[in-house]
Amino acid sequence: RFEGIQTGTGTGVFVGNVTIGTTLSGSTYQLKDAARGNGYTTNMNNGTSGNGTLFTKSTDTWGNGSASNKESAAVDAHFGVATTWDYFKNVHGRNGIRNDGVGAFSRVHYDNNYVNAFWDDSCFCMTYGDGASNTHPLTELDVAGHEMSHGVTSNTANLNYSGESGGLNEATSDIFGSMVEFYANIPSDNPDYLIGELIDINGNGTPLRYMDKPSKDGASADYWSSTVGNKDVHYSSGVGNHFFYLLAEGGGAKVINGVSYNSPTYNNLTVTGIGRDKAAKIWYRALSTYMTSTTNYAAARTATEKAATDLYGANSAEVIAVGTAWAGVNVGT
Ligand code: ASN
Ligand code: ZN
Ligand code: CA
Repeated sequence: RFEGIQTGTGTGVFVGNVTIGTTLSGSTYQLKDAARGNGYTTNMNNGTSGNGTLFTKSTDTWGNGSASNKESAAVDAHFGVATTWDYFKNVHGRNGIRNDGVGAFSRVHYDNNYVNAFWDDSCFCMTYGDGASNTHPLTELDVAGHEMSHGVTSNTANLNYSGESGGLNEATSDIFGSMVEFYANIPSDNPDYLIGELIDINGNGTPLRYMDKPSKDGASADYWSSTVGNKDVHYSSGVGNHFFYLLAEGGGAKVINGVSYNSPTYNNLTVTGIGRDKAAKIWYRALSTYMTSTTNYAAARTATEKAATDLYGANSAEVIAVGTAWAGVNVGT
């Protein structure tokens, strides 16, 4: 064996058995992904300050799938960052969050009974709590993709985190978090348009959010209205999430990978999907080329129509589908 880039094996709480990128330093393996910008994962050990301790060990086999093993959530987080890195690189040609080849790091086991995960621009890092009773870590793949995508948004459109632009910021993270889940396509985390369906954040088995019909969470908006920007950004995001679902999959009842959806449309408009790959290309180009910090839903429609025009041509079926999907969530007609 040689120092430097290694491929280890891990068993996460949610990802199951996976290979992960590690580093060998002397005779010690580190949870540091030398092949992806040296993104690494640290143990906060239930503390809240500092950047934690890098996970290291004498063998390159990590975690056992149980949340009580401190390495298991670390495997999830580490795999989530690697998969999000691969997704942005291979699908969108983006080399890391800042497009500079530098990996972000993840802090797991933050605080006690902490039921959240977050991205922080100032540390260029993600942080995960262990959830209720410290036994339900928030380290699911779509959550990792969601948090890391906040970093991508900060380094592109930089959508202000309030009002309609804040809803678009949150929707961007739900959209790419879900696309990362589809990209990984692993058996233990069936890809879907639900956010956080494995972490049991509500304690009753329901997901955190639903992209096909956002109001199923009891608070998110299905359609644009003039007051939608007054909602919490995690609820005004519903308009953007619902648009994306409709653009990708179309309205009405549908079963995708064994999951049933029933997506309503404004005024019962008929919306036909163009597929998630094209929809994601359009959203990424809009985010990275046309959206700005103050983009609202009306401007997001213009941005995505321009992006679709660049990618698929003026008056293409894709451009028309973008307009129809926005009309389906009451953004323009
Ligand atoms: N998990 C939340 C998010 O990514 C944390 C927050 O509200 N800032 O949006
Ligand atoms: Zn978020
Ligand atoms: Ca999901």
